[in-house]
Amino acid sequence: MASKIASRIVEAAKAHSKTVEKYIGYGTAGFRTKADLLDHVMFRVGIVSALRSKMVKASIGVMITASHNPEEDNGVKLVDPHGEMLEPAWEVLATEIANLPDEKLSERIVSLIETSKIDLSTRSSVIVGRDTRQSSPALCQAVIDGIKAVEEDSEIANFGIVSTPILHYLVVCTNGGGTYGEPTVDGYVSKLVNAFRTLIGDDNKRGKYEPSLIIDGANGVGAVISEKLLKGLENTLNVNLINLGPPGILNYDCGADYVKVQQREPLNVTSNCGTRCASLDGDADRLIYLYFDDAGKFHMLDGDKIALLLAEHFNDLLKKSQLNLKLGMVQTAYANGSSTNYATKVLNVPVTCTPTGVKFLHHAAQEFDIGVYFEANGHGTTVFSDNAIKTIQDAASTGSNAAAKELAGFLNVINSTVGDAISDLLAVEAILHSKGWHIQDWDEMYQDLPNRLFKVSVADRNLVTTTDAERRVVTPEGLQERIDNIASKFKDGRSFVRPSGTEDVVRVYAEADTQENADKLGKEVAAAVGELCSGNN
Ligand code: 16G
Ligand code: ZN
Repeated sequence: MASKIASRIVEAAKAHSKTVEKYIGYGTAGFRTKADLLDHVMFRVGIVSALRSKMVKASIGVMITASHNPEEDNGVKLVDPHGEMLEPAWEVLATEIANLPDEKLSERIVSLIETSKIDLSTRSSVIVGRDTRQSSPALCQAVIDGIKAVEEDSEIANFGIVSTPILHYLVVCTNGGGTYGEPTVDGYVSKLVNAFRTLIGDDNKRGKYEPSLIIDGANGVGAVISEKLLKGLENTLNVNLINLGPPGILNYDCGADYVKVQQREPLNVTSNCGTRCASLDGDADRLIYLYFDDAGKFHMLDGDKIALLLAEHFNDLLKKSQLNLKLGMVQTAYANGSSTNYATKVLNVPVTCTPTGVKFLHHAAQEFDIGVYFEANGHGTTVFSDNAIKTIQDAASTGSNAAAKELAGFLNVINSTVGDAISDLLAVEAILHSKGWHIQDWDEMYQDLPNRLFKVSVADRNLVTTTDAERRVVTPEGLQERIDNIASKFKDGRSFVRPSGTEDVVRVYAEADTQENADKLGKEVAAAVGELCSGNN
């Protein structure tokens, strides 16, 4: 049987031959590069996904997207059966297979089948989705060709245009036999709509909360999904959906990454817009809020602010409902120092710090009954342990425990499978409504310390290695000492550096009491990185 696969692969590979020299690796967010370099990678990812599905005897997800990157890029990532990121050993394998010359491909696949003892009689099942990029349909076809090369009769559920978090949801629902929800886009939409409507109840205004907002769809899939969802939320949320797609350019001067990095409003939002705005990224797994105050000053509420809003509210509800569940938060070194401070000192909620990348945060959050995890860039969600789900549902069903009922509503509105901008948005809106808050009340929970990000191009970014969740440098020797010395000159100074997982640069983060100091601190550290990574040391 393996030899049959080998000949089918040789045949099918002719249409997806590797004509590109560039080495392409499976990074933090899967394979990602210019779209026109990816045809052979997609075909091979199709092969890998079919084999992985046979091996784990479950459905595997494949998402074609380059998230917040520009339109000319694209990428792909695999989703394991419980909705988690692909197992690390298979990331290595996927990289190896993606970079083999054509003539070595079928031979390697046969040896993989043998060494991993993959049972070929198990039918492979792959769930495929893509974002709105022009290059995505053809790349999606290449994935499907790869899946079929392994097994003509593979079960392929091609959902077309979906957000990354919907793809994760579909994988979890399919493998869970529907206990998490119905494995369709309509199932996802109605789960969220019903949960949100239940949380808001009959009166969508409360205190200073007004149900009007702008959603910036980043000209991507978030706009498509929001449109579907908002039909079901008429009379509950009053949304002005902007940056809906072509002729608007994907992620161009809009979207969550643009707002976070540029620290400014997206295209088509003005300082007199009179309401809050929520920016999604190109595949709708990141969320950043912003607004202008009465004086016309811009304010941004990033992943840290969202995390603290969720953690504070859930903490409150746990106290009110008298449920004994352990709430915790997970952040990365990029989390603003003030947010960590607020969590640990004011809320008394434990905070775990992990390296950058969703898989680390998600995993660490599962250590708590209720684990709220967010990256400052707006990616995050809340995970609930089986014990938490049962405890909350039991208490909610007694009828008299209003706080437990509200928590049960959040169980359904939150997409726990992965960070989901649209589900997070509904959770934020439900909390602001519950508290009767204006966005300014939320913003004033704590004041962010001024901060700045820099990139340094060096000969080899992997010269920089780190420890302690990326907070301290191990190599090059002497760099950490330099960073310590520089940071100590600034009040509230904190800085760290790490090699990027998605770009060929070393990233520098700096935070201090004033913007000027944060900028200075970052510049000095960037100079030290440049010097010690110049290759002369
Ligand atoms: C990827 C990660 C994201 C992380 C970012 C960092 C996933 C699904 N995505 O987009 O969590 O923040 O990489 O990029 O893990 P960097 O290494 O270039 O700074
Ligand atoms: Zn994204």
